[in-house]
Amino acid sequence: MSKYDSDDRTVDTFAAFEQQPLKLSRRRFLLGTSAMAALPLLSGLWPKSALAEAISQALPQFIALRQAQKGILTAAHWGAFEAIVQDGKMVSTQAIQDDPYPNDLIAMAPHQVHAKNRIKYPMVRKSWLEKGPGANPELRGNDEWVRVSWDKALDLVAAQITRLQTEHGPQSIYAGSYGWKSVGMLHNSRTLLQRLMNLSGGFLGYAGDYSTGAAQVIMTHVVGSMEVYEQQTAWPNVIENSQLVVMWGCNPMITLKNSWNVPDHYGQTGFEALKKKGTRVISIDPVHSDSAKFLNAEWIAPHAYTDSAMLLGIAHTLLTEKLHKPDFLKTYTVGFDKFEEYLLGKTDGEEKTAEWAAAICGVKADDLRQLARDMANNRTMIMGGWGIQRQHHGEQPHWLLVTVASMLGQIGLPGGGFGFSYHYSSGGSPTAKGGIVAGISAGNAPKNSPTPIPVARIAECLTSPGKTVDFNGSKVIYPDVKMVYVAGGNPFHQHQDTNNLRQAYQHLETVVVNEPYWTASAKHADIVFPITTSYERNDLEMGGDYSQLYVFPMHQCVPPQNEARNDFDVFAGLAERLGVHDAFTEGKDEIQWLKGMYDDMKQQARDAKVALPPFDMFWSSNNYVRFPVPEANTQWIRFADFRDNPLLNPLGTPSGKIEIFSETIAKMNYSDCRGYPSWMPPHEWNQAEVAAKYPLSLNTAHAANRLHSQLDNTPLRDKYAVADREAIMIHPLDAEKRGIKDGDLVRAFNDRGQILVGALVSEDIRDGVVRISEGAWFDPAEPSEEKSLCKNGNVNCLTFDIGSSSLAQGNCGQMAQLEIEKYQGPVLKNTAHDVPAGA
Ligand SMILES: Nc1nc2c(c(=O)[nH]1)N[C@H]1C(S)=C(S)[C@@H](COP(=O)(O)OP(=O)(O)OC[C@H]3O[C@@H](n4cnc5c(=O)[nH]c(N)nc54)[C@H](O)[C@@H]3O)O[C@H]1N2
Ligand SMILES: Nc1nc2c(c(=O)[nH]1)N[C@H]1C(S)=C(S)[C@@H](COP(=O)(O)OP(=O)(O)OC[C@H]3O[C@@H](n4cnc5c(=O)[nH]c(N)nc54)[C@H](O)[C@@H]3O)O[C@H]1N2
Ligand SMILES: [Mo]
Repeated sequence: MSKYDSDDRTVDTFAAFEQQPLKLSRRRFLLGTSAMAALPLLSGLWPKSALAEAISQALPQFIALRQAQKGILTAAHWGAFEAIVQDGKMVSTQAIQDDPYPNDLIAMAPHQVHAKNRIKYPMVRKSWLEKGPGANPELRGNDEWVRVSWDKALDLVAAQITRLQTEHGPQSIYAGSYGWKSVGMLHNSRTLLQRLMNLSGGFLGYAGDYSTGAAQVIMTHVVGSMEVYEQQTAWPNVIENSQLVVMWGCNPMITLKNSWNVPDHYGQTGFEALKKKGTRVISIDPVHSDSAKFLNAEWIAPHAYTDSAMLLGIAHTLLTEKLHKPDFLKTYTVGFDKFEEYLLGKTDGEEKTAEWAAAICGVKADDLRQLARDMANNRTMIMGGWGIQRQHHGEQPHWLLVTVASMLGQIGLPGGGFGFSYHYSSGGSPTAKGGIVAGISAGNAPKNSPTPIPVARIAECLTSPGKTVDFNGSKVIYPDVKMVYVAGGNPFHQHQDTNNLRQAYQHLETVVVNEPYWTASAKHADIVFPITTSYERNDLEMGGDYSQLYVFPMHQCVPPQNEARNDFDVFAGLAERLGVHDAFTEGKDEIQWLKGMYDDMKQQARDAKVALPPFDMFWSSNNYVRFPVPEANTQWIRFADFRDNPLLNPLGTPSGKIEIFSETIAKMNYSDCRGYPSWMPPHEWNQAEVAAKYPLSLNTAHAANRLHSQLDNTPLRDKYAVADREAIMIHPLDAEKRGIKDGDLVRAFNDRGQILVGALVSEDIRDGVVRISEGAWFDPAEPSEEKSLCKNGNVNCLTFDIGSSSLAQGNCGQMAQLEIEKYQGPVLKNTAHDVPAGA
């Protein structure tokens, strides 16, 4: 773990150079919305002056990071890398030397830039262009496309924004635009969209996210913070102290590949160290995950969606075998007594014994009891993933994980307790000391801006204007939305029940999409703007979400392709037409924005006594910054301060303690989320009525070789596609019953939709459960028909679109009942990655 150890940088190392910054040609900084020749970055990447020599001696870590430079340094959700460019084309990539777990997704960057299905020009749907807003909405996804000039396209969109703001107000424009876009603190498409909309009258936005919709709301009530996005007990501390690691619905070796910022990939080194040490790991997952295999973990496979019952069986065992810690519960929690009554059946007449739990989750009662004993008798770290909360009543599993951890009494101790972000963006990677790059801001929302809707309720909002719904103790009234603007997200991938969303879109007059590619969301728009990839512009991004370890320059590698423009320039163009251009750009060009962000970050670093090179030198060096990690941070323990002194360091809950019973929630009086954590059968599962017709339970995990829908249009697909479709993992028993063989083309279906998938028959999944990863692009065989067969295997054609509960209104993307059969129909060509007619 010495790799990121602290060093002795002094704040004045660079003082001498501040006075004489390198003079760089401004040309190098020019961003091109106009076609630009390939930048002369390859030659003379590093200024070989005496000054640079001096710097290399003064701050070895800055330059030593990068000795062998081959290409142009840039970065993505999959890591920082050098892009090799020849004759204006990106041809290959190389991960930075510093990356402890380089990600094979990086190799896809050239394919992203030069993809066949890039949107080349601004395009407008024919009916909309000819007849105006709202024309033939049923033709979306099936109309012709007409190429228009940039000026024309910008005029059309600006006119709609103006008209709607005047006639219907800001609530008529949904510009929340949820999505994973690309990294980069300046070219942040979603923030830029919101910046424009805030300047021009406001917009309807959203609350929450698709990742942790249920957990982030319940955790705020239970431990006083969202918890899912908090720094975790540092890895060196876990490796040293944890005797048992329980991965609960957690597949870190896959989900750590990509991060919200540029990943530091430190988490994988943590898991690797656990493996080397031989720490006992148990994986609780209907699927024998890659992580479980990598770690030689014991695999316990509950039936899908039954984790709450399983956890109650464990809690009951802890209580009745007196393995729980009453002192901890008394000092650090409130409401255990009420939970105890429920556990013992005093509330509802049903004792939540291990046998009771076993009948629901399908894990033997003896195994549940043994698990409870093992957790109590060892220093145990429970690592909870998020798939278990992307479900109906998804608030309960995380609440119960915290409850069980409280009963074990190890929260705040070295290597003990729970952590809900070890699988995400390298939670537990020790926090460095330096500065943070703050991105461009969305600005202030004007007064009277509409109340945001829960993000995953968008389709219902479109179809039910005026409807009132519960949301975390308040009421939200859906406004009448006329226009949706998407920049950096893919609703036709992210949202549940795609066919329903497609119907809901028919209520819209206008759909605008900024996209590099012809995704299903772009195909279902009225106006599309072709957008650059992040490799076609200059930017800055932090590396390591929790560690804040790096600052990466993202140098432009190639000129904008075809007529693509940066989101920034598209919104600046709209801002001009809406009379807010100067406020939008603040009179700064790309490089001036980046310099400003860098300088602010540098000042913070200086305050923390960490010296950094001046911007010009940083930028021209083709190098990145790696901040020192203070030794103390490598042993940081989550909740240690609370444990040390709960009065001085209370949690942000009403009681200041962990709330096993929440008075606040109880008072909301929701039938689908009580004041204490409990088992409530989900809307659909293997014991619900629907299972008679649709016996299989769906698992829709995040794909190893994709980021959601991103990179589905690259050759990586050859690694995972079966019969040229998204794969479906089926247990041999389930396959045999239906005469399905490995490699067969399969139709998966329920009342909401049907998709074509390729069979992967494997004992790595519990029988009764099938896995289809999220992210395959939607490709209806007959776009004019409702619920047409998706030829590529978009799993959200099968999921249902209801809120997790009245409390959080999170999405339920990780569940659905379905049936499968060997596909016998006509041969259907997969056209998910084709460009539409006329484009
Ligand atoms: N059934 C089911 N559904 C799920 C999930 C699940 O587990 N199961 N997971 C959910 C989760 S956790 C999430 S976070 C969501 C993810 O949903 P999204 O964030 O919508 O998924 P992405 O595929 O990352 O979509 C990002 C889009 O932005 C585009 N893009 C990239 N860079 C830029 C740029 O610079 N500018 C512009 N304008 N566009 C750009 C990409 O091409 C892509 O189309 O999906 C959710 N949906
Ligand atoms: N490679 C890659 N990495 C990613 C992403 C990506 O798309 N690709 N997306 C990123 C994003 S936005 C997010 S939000 C995170 C997602 O992080 P998570 O939500 O944790 O990831 P998932 O793959 O949805 O689910 C994790 C595990 O939960 C299991 N699981 C599902 N249902 C159940 C259940 O009912 N019970 C139990 N016990 N286990 C269950 C799945 O089988 C899977 O192994 O990953 C991030 N990292
Ligand atoms: Mo997510």
